[in-house]
Amino acid sequence: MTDLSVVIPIYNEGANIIPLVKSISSHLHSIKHEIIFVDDGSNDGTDVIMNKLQKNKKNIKFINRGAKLGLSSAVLAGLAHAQGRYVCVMDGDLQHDPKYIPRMYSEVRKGTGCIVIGSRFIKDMHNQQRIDSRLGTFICRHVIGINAKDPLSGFFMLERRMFIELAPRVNAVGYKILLELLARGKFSRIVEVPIVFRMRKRGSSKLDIRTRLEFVKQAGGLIL
Ligand SMILES: Nc1nc2c(ncn2[C@@H]2O[C@H](COP(=O)(O)OP(=O)(O)O)[C@@H](O)[C@H]2O)c(=O)[nH]1
Ligand SMILES: [Mg+2]
Repeated sequence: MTDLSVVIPIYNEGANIIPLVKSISSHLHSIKHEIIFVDDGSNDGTDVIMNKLQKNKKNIKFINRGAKLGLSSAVLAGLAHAQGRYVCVMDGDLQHDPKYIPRMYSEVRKGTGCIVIGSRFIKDMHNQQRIDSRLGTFICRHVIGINAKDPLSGFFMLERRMFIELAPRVNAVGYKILLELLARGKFSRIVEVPIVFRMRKRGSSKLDIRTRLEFVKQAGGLIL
């Protein structure tokens, strides 16, 4: 039985995949885990890297959807292939450090109905906030009424059973799936583990004007 499924949406993250897998493996050596990469037709040789990697590591799954269908739906596609009791979602660009996963895992196991967030905005963490991210977080907290400091984080963990239950009600078009889960789910505990959100060293951000507009639409849908 797999304890934890780590679902990682990727798009042109070829240079980040091997260091990320190495880091996850070293930090999760005592947790029975699988890693599920969900690619949207990257054109940077990601498929070649993944095929090689899968030959050596049996706990890696690779789903290639062939076309850029978006981040939230990529996460849901990964969830559909997950077998772990718990699911962790994280970015594939090394901005989320796998060293936080064991702490998140120990929190999520403390009781049922819990969601754990790798949170950038806990006091004293000194993460720089982009202005759009600051504004988005403000809207989530004060307009939609979400009771979490970082509802737009892409790093979180919950029971797979709960995630599957919520999945049909989640807006798969959006960029920020955690916000949907927090808005629609009834969690008995929301735990925020402070993280340092690292700078991206390789590859580039995919957050463009279209995804920003999608967020406005998504947030609007949650207010109404
Ligand atoms: N499969 C898939 N992954 C995506 C898509 N857009 C972004 N990603 C991945 O989602 C993660 C976060 O995206 P990123 O562009 O770094 O967002 P930022 O950190 O907010 O700038 C990275 O691993 C990206 O490669 C997409 O449309 N499909
Ligand atoms: Mg990033």
